[in-house]
Amino acid sequence: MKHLPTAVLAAALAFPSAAFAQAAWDFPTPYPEGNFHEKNIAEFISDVNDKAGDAVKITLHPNQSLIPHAQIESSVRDGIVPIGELLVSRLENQSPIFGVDSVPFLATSYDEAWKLYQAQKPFMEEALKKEGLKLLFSVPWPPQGLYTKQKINDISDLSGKTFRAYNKSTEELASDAGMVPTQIEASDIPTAFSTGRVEVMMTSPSTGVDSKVWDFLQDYYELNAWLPRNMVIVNQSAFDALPASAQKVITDAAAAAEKRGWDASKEETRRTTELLKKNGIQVIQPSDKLKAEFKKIGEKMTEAWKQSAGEQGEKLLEAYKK
Ligand code: PCA
Repeated sequence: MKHLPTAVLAAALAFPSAAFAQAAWDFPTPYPEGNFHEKNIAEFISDVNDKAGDAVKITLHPNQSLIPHAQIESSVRDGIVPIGELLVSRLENQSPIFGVDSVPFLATSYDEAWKLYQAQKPFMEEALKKEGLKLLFSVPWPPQGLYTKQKINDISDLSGKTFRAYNKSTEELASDAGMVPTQIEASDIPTAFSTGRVEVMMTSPSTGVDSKVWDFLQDYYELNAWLPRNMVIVNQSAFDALPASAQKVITDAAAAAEKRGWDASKEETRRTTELLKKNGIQVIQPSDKLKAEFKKIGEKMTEAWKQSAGEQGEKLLEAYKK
């Protein structure tokens, strides 16, 4: 140390532990800046940055600008970034526990989605803990409906069509309905439709508006089939390295963001359904036949999910139905 300039030496003595240096946290997310999830996260970040003093400063990187969606979880796990957002059900391949919010027609309203989340949460937290990850908060998308270019009376009208999928469940659903699924990120939807790669999708009115679907399709069927959620996760070691006061700022801000996010999601359902109509999309109630056919696929997928999730899945569903 004796060759170090005095100023550097003084700084080293004043900050003996790296834990108390300011942490600069990059926060990658998959969805566009104007989306309600990202606005909610931006508010979470300014809440933390305002209250955590010099302990931590978080910077938002939306819309896969820093890390692609498929790598956000592993990047947080490996400490490449300390915090990130992703669609919960993208981890379905690691454990079926993460996929329960995307089983069609299991939870179709906000009240049911909240109950399902409460039943799923302890299992999610346990699975995340094994990866060195901590759940901060989780917020649902508006209910999922069917977007098409032509009128659909029953499921046979979908047969052979190309389908944009965003997780394993949507892929299965499409195959069960006789369609041909391809995984496409939300940000790539407009290109995928306008170049003819896909012609049908199921997603929220929110992603419909983000994608300006009126540029390339006509109809939206309000199936209200499930409410998939996003989650914000943090690397446990990065979290533990912060002073206790900053940790509390983060968990308090997360609790507030979760509450705010659920309220915003409900409002987003109304707002974006109106915006679809205003921009010329026909918002249609599906025929009883179409609904019944999709419900039947949902029942089959619920059974398949139960099989794959075993004892944990049984316990989760028991807690949900209580
Ligand atoms: N939007 C995201 C996930 C669910 C949703 O409503 C998407 O379409 O990728």
